[in-house]
Amino acid sequence: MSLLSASLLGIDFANPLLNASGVWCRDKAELDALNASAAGSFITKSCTLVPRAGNPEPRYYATPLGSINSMGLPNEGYPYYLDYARHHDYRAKPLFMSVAGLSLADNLAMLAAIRAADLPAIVELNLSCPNVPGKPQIAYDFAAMTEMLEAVSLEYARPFGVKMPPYFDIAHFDEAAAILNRFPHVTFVTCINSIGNALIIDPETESVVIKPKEGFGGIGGDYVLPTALANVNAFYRRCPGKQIIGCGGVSTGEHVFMHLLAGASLVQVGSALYEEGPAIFARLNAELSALLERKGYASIESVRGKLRTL
Ligand code: RRO
Repeated sequence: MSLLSASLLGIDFANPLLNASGVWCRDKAELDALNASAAGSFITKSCTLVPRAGNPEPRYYATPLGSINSMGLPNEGYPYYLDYARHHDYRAKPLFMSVAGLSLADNLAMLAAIRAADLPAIVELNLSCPNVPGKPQIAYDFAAMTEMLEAVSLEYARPFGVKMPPYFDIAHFDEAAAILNRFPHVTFVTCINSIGNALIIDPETESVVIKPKEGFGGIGGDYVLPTALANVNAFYRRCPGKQIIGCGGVSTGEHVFMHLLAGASLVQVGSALYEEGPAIFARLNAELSALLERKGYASIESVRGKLRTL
């Protein structure tokens, strides 16, 4: 047990940090760099049944306040990531696999194969990809989300997590959480994916900054931290039987600390990892350690969910 030790689904992690799926995790070279980094664990790019090139470039753009992307689910196809997971040394660090089928049938096919491989890899089912033209986000359609979780719970029948989009209304927090609570195999909830379908405009060129979808894309970074914290805390309060992974707006140890206070057990890093590279994990761990020591906390467990209200 060290100061930064973390735990999810009864698995021990050296620290709470990992990448947000989609960032630095598309191929073996990137995944190996995460494995070699100071991250406590890491996750593969959301995968589909067959490889995808994704949307036309430019499809990612950073500003001083964060990023916008419309990658369009570029990935090597699920067998590539399953092969990576087969060869991973789980004693070194835990590995998550993100799954984002384009249909319920695709998700069931991929999850059947992952289950058959019987690996320690932890599945995060992405219900919130905002960037595939013509495909609405599952988690914004509660009937579709329920149908997906019913079928996946039957087919996979092992503990898994869900990657959720941000919600912006208390009624939606209530309804989404009530649905998740009906599914005991859903053992963790990752909040949040990027805030979908935002628009960044360059006033100099009078233009959008990414090519797909007339410039519309998901935003991350500083733009989204308060929305991410609200979603982490909303699901932490409503899903007492599940663990929460925080994601959104993390570029300092203090941001990690805020996610822990809101209720996160682990914390993912997206835009800031894209900009700074895997060395960011050593910096964030050092900043978080210094903050915990300054405040007299002996573990991250003693911080989790300790957010005070007025
Ligand atoms: O690949 C993407 O465009 C993408 C995905 Br699947 C996602 O879940 N979230 C995001 O911001 N981009």
